[in-house]
Amino acid sequence: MINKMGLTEDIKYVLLSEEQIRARVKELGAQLTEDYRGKNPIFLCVLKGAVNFYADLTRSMGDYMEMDFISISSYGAAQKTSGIVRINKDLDSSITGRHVIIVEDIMDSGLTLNHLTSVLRTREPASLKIVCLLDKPERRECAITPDYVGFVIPNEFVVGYGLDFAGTYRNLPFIGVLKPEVYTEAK
Ligand code: PRP
Ligand code: 7HP
Repeated sequence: MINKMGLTEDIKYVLLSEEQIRARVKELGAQLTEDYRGKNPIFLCVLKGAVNFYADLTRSMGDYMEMDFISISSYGAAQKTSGIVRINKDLDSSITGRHVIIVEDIMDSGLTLNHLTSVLRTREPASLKIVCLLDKPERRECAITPDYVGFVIPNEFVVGYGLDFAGTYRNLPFIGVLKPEVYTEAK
C-alpha cells in the first residue's frame, strides 16, 4: 500500500537532480557514439523503467543507430526479483550478427540482466553490452557488471526518471529516495 501525500511531498531527498542526470546522460551518449561509430548498433530498451533514460540517451547518440523494445517481468514474489524472466513483448528485429546495447534504468541484484543477457546471447549478436543509468553494487547476487554506468548509488530504494514504486513516481524528472512512511503500513 502507498500512503500518498503528494508526488514531490513523498520524496525524502533528491539523490540525483535533473541537471546531474542530463549532464551524465550526455557524457554516456558521447562515449557510446565514439565506441560504436560506424557499427549501426541496436539500442534495446527494457520496458518500462528505462524509458526516460532511453529517450534521452538515444537523442545524444551522434551516429546511425536503430531502436527496439522488450518488455519483461520477473517470476516470483512481488517485491523480490527471482531472476527468471518472462518476455511479455519480444524484440521486433533480429539481433543476429548485430551490435546490441541493452539500456536499463538500474542494476540491483543483477538477476534480471543476468537472465536477459543469457537469453539474448543464444540469438548470436556480434556483441552485447549493457548500459545502466544506476548501479547498486552492494545488492549484487550474481557475477555481472554493466559495461557503462551513469551513477553508482548506495543501497536505497529510489524512484523517478522511470523508476517506480508500485507503478508510481516514474514521471518525476529527478531521482529521489522515498519517505519510509509512504510505503510503511500505518499501524
Ligand atoms: C527493475 C529494473 C530492472 C530490475 C533490476 O525492473 O528496471 O529491470 O528491476 O533489478 P535486479 O537487478 O534486482 O534484477 P522492474 O521489474 O521493477 O520492472 P520495470 O522496469 O517495469 O519497473
Ligand atoms: C528495482 C528498483 N526499482 C526502483 N527503485 C529501486 O531502487 C530498485 N531496485 N531494483
